[in-house]
Amino acid sequence: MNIQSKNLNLEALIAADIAHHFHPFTNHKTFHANGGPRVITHGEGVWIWDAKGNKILDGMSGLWCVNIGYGRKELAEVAYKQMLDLPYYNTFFKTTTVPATMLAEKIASVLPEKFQTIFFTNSGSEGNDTIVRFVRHYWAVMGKPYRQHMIGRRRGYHGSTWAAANLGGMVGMHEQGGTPLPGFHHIQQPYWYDFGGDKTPDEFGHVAAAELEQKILELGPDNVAAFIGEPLQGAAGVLIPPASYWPEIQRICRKYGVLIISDEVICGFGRTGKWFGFETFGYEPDIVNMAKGLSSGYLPIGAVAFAKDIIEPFFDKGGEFAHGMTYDGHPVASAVALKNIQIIQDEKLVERVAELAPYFNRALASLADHPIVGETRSVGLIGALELACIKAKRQRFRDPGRVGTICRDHCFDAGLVMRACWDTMVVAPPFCITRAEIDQLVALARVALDKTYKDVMDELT
Ligand code: PXG
Repeated sequence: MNIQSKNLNLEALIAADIAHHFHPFTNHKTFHANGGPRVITHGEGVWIWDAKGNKILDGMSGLWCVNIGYGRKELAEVAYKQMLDLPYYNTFFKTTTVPATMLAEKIASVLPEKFQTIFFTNSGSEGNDTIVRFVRHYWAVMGKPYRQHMIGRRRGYHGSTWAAANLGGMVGMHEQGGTPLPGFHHIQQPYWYDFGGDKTPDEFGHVAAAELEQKILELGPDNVAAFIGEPLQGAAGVLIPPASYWPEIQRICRKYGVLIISDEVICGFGRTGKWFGFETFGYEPDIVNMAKGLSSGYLPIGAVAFAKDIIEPFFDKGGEFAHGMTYDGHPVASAVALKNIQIIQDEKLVERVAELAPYFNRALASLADHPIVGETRSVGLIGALELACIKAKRQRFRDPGRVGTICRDHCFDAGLVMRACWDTMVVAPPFCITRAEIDQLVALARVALDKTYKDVMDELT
């Protein structure tokens, strides 16, 4: 919304925000003391503008979601038309709407053949809450009600609702409100840069996966319901697992009959250069959680896909699944998501990500010579830069997150959005980014890194 056209005064808007708006994952004391929010007003392609007229390259696709880029009028038109036709109807009591059913069919068509059944949600968090309720009931229906334990990874992110926060391995979240509950467990994340030591990445992949087997044996194989993982851990800092990791996780899960849940909220719909992250990393999940890229963030919608061999006995013996949200399969959000997937297909955007991937990887790698960059890595159009104090030893700066925050602020000031996950800088630009814009992204990142270096150079030894 354009501030001028609404006759709004920026200072008044910021004052109203400070007075009334409780922001997610925000320390309001420091946020308010530092002047409140930056107001973003519009976007086009990979670019966003703030209310002061600054043009910023959005290296994060909003929050890992605006995959087809900003300003796609077709999505606005579809939403407008659907709102006029039917703004809402539910999918609960033996009814559906045209867009909801067509979207379920479309999602099934881009997934491997064994996924034919789709449950709609409104966010990635709701998808994971849906999955926890489903999986526990599934095992009860299958006559194994003791299979209740769920295993995730440390620093895994699966959302912010109650079950999702339990599945996730974010200590900062667990410190508030009493998660994880009994029954939720977290193993080592496959993060070679921090934990790999002298091992090769592939050796380390086996070591990290072996923790799953240990945990399953500790809990008793008959008590474990499922393992959940992001193909690569996004919010943890784009932790790209070694090639050995996922095949080994799959082998272990199959050995003990543990379900595999692939949380594709970030990776799904092309981010890694294939439709889904499990295709890039070589495993076959039983349940797939999707959100973000499903609608490219134009409207909130999520979906969970279930493999035939678990959904068929569940439908056969499970009776009614006592679960659902008012807006499941919302017709306007569904129509927008359907159009979004159609655009991804028509414009071959998944293929485009795969084509751009080596260029993007080399561009990020060109920053590896920087005095505070310890490693660069990427897959598809998602990547990370590790900020290091002693590069050769992969040694971090003191107080995790401090230098990352400095760097992120310099990025914003330079005209680039990068997200800091502690001291890992991450990027996931829209799929429409051009090679020239990738060059611009890297040039802006270098400006920010140079400024960060000046701020912390005394700490380098
Ligand atoms: N799973 C994964 C893998 C995610 O990345 C969720 C579930 C939850 O989705 P919703 O739609 O409920 O937010 C996510 C969300 C960050 C950040 O700062 C990442 C997410 C959300 C908010 C912030 O990196 N990922």
